[in-house]
Amino acid sequence: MATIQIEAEPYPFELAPESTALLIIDMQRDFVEPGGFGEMLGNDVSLLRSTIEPCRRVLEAARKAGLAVIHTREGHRPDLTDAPPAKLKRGGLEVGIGDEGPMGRVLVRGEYGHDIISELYPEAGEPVVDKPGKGAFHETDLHLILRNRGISTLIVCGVTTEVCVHTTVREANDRGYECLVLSDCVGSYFPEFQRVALEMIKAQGGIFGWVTHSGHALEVLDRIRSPEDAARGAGPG
Ligand code: C5J
Repeated sequence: MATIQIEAEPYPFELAPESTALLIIDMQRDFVEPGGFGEMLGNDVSLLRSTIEPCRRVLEAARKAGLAVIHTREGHRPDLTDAPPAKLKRGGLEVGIGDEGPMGRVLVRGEYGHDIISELYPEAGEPVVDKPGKGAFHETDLHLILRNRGISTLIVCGVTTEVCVHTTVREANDRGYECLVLSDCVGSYFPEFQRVALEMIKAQGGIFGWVTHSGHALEVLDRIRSPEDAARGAGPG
């Protein structure tokens, strides 16, 4: 497999397009949209919304390059039987998981707020992994999907950096995946957590993975020909 390099920290990230997936974590209305659950909890969603445009550009480039694209959503069955009681109780919220919120029942599958924002909406053929926890590998078939597609490398976008992105990258790292996190495509409600969470990933020689700006990833993705383009002898883009 021919590999290519993306400028990254702590050192350049190597990938082979055939074994690389773009993983977009929890870009759901309830976390990202004004008037959703995140905002209802007092968070400034503009800090998360700044990730939408860079995520959209990376998603478009990944699709053109023929990379596997996988989306995740955090949420639960309508009867909440897959929600740990501890998670339901946590925070003692007046309106919490399963309750009627501004965009339907909070973090319940099938509700408007639970779904992915229109800017990044999955296309046919892009798996959507519904996860009951913070990590995308916990009690899901993500590992199976990735193994079946021969994926060993993940480019990671989504929210929130220090919660679902971090948990997923740690889980992926322990399962042997190489993860590149795009700093402007992941967002936190807390600027300090954003900064430190990114530092933690790339510390100690890349203890959980690599970090780079989407610009560096786009420079490389834009040069990859999709398998369909390559078969037709067409150039990228
Ligand atoms: C949180 C997430 N923050 N997607 N979920 O509860 O990070």
